[in-house]
Formats: sequence, structure tokens, C-alpha cells
Amino acid sequence: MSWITAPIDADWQAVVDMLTSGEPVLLLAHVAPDADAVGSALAVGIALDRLGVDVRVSFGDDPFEIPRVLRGLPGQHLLVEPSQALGRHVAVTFDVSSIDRLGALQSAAQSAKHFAAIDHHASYTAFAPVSVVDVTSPATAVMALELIDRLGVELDADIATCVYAGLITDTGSFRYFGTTPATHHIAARLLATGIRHDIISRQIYDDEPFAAVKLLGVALSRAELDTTAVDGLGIAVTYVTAQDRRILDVPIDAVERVIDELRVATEAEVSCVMKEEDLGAWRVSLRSKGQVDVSKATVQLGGGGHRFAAGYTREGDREFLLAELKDVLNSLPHMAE
Ligand SMILES: [Mn+2]
Repeated sequence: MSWITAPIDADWQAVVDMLTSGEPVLLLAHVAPDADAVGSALAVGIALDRLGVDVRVSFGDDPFEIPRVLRGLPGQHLLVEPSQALGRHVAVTFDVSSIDRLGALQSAAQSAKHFAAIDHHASYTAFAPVSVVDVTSPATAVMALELIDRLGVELDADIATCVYAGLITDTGSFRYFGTTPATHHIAARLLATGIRHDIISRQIYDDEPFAAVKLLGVALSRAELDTTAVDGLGIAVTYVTAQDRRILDVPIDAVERVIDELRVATEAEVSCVMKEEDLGAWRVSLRSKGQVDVSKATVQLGGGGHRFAAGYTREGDREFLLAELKDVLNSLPHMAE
């Protein structure tokens, strides 16, 4: 199924009706959540809490740990670990493109009486009975704000902080292609509530333990450039092992910024960071400058994402996985930038 049309009013209304039906609500972000997923869920959670709805927010990571950069977001009191998220009759997912991205909470969501998904991924797989999907939306957080408006809850600084965190994450602070005049209008609306946008940005982008800065050095020092890959468009690749992280005592989310440094290399259309999880699987992140749609590659490899940013997780030998990835990337069609 493709999602080329904007969501219709009837689908939005179905979501509003299930959230305000009086049943306990569970709002879900994807595994290894980012600020768009958790920010969206928390923003709607705060709004529902204000309406008196019994609401909890969770994601299916096992072990369950809130990523460090998200701990400053308001609404943390709504967060529960997966074992405490069961038995709720209404489940709504945010920024979740496929059912496996719910991890440990997949069956909890599927067994809910009412189940809806709100998302902006072109790779969304229509796993929920009610799907509100807008691939033109630069962030799921923008859709969360629309839902809050439709719920009739007034925007305040707590809600705006969560939405803004998602918005800057998915637009790269308004630098990426998906940013439109409407995006800046939304940002203006959020800032008008008095949020400390400077503190939100610092917490998300510019606040890392010193060990994470050292890890950046380790990762970049072993980066390799292959100008023949991606059918001659070039790839820059590096990796971080679980052992690297053990030595520096940093969690896997400390590796996130490596790709933001790697992807600036002029010679490479695609950049790739391979991150080894504690149990040995590889979490692979890809970025493109726009001439290839990296989500077309990651979907083939069991993942998802967007044209400019995508990822997947796979087990196996790292060299083998890289060769497999290069094969898939070589076959992607080139696009106009
Ligand atoms: Mn998103």
C-alpha cells in the first residue's frame, strides 16, 4: 500500500473517539526510540492526562531504559516499562512504521480493543486497523500536534517542548528537505508558549558525556571511504563494537552522533554506521544526500526509515553484512537531488 494522500478527517476522528472513550489508553513509541517517537507520545499523553484520561506511554525495549537525551522531556511520570503497559484497551503508536518496531509490546498493542497508528514513514506497513499516515509531514510530532488540536487541548509549554523536540530531531533543526513554510509556522507557535528551545536543542544535540566524545574519535578514526560503492556515488562507513562501548562505558545511544559527523564527507553520497548491540546484532544507520533513497535498501534488509535517513538491525559477521548492504545499495535507482 502506498500513502500518497493526506489523512482523512474520518480517520483522525476515529483516533479522537478511541482516545476519549473512557477506556485506559496506551501510547507507544518505537523501540530504540528517538525524540520524534517519544516526544509525540508524551505530548499527546500530557494532553490526555489534562482531559482526565487514564493514559500511559511506553516502548518495547528490553531492557527498558529511557534514552538519556529524552529524560529532560516533560511527562516522564506517564512512562511505564512494557510489563506495566499490558491490558489497556486503547493503543496508539507514534512514528512506528512496522509492527516489529513495537518490540516487546507488539502483542499488547495487537490485543487492544482499539488500535491506531500515527506515522509519516513512506515505508509504513498498514499494521493497525486505523492508520493516520502523512508521508509529507516532516515529523510525527507535527501530526501529534494536529491530534492535540483536534482533542481541543490548549497548547502549553510542556506539550510544546515535547513537540519541538520531535520537530528538530526529524528536520535536523530545519535543515532537511522536508522542512516547509508550514514547519516554521508550527515552530513559531511552539516558541510562542515560552519554551526554552535553546535548552531543548542542547539536551538533544550538545550534551554528551566526555566518554561519548572519545568514542566519536574512535569511530571516525576507523572510517573508510569507498568511492566505487553505491554505483559510483560513494559510501563512507564506520563501526562501533560492543567492546568499544564497554571500554569507554557508554550506552549504544551515545553512538548516535557518529553518523552526523561522518555524513559530511563530500566524496560519499551515502554514509553508514554499524553499531554492535550488547548481544551481538548490528544496528545499521544510513544517511543519503538525496540521490538515492536509502529506505529502499533498508526495507529489503528488514528495516525502515526515510529517503534521507534509514536503518535496520541484523545479525551476522560485520564484513558480510557490509558486503550485503553494498550489493543492495548498488542496485538502487539514482534520483534527482
Ligand atoms: Mn519520525
